[in-house]
Amino acid sequence: MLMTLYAVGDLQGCLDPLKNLLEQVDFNPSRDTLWLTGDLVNRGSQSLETLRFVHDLGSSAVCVLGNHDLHLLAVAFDIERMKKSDTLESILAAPDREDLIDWLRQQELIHHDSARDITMVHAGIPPQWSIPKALKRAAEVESALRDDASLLPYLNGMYGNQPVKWNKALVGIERLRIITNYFTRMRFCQADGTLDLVAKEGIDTAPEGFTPWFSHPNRKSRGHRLLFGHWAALEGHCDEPDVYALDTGCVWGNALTLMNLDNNETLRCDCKELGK
Ligand SMILES: [Mn+2]
Repeated sequence: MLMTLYAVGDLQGCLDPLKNLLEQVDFNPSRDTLWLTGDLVNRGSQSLETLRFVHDLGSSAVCVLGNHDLHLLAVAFDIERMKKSDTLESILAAPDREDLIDWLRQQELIHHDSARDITMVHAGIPPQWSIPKALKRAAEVESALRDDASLLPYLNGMYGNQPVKWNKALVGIERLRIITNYFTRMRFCQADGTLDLVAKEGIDTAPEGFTPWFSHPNRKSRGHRLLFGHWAALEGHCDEPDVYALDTGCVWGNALTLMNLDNNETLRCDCKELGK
């Protein structure tokens, strides 16, 4: 039995399209592995079912955290109030809520497979960080999430658009906030990693002096395969060699994309057809 490695874009509480794609490829959790680009929950109607499904895949699933997953943690720990557009109530009221939330706290901000040389993040890796540097920085936030003493101060301070740029002299929550914003919210930045967190549409909407994080010629992660989600307006288009945009806007009625990482083939499930 040969194991196949797949990756899927942002689910945002859309479980039916995922099940549809996994059936099409005959996904077998005791043989195959599924990577997920994060934002498992929110906006869609099946947030609880989606979170449970991925949790129950156990070691067959590898997930990185997205901004919506972090938002769920902040709401679950009473740091942030739910917004009108949030669809997280079912999770908060679930009998297995504690298990699911604990599991979410253990997930990574970046996942790197050194044997295959593939790295996955939710939003991106800033141009000035190599992959080893990115892994080190992500680990700072990952340990803040896992440690009971640092969790609440972290969730309380993670929101905000400042500082706009990494500086190794940053300490405390400002340091964790810029790391979080790079991995979970970034779209456009400058060559030195200065962020713009306002523009959210396609590449043609770049503010002056900014380009998509992946297109900077000096990007230190260049030459390595990267997977990311988060940026639905790209509609899966990324011209950068070895960089794959997997969020194709499932929750917005577009499509969910599943990629076979052994042969780079992609499969799309039209979410309109499923009534999503
Ligand atoms: Mn996102």
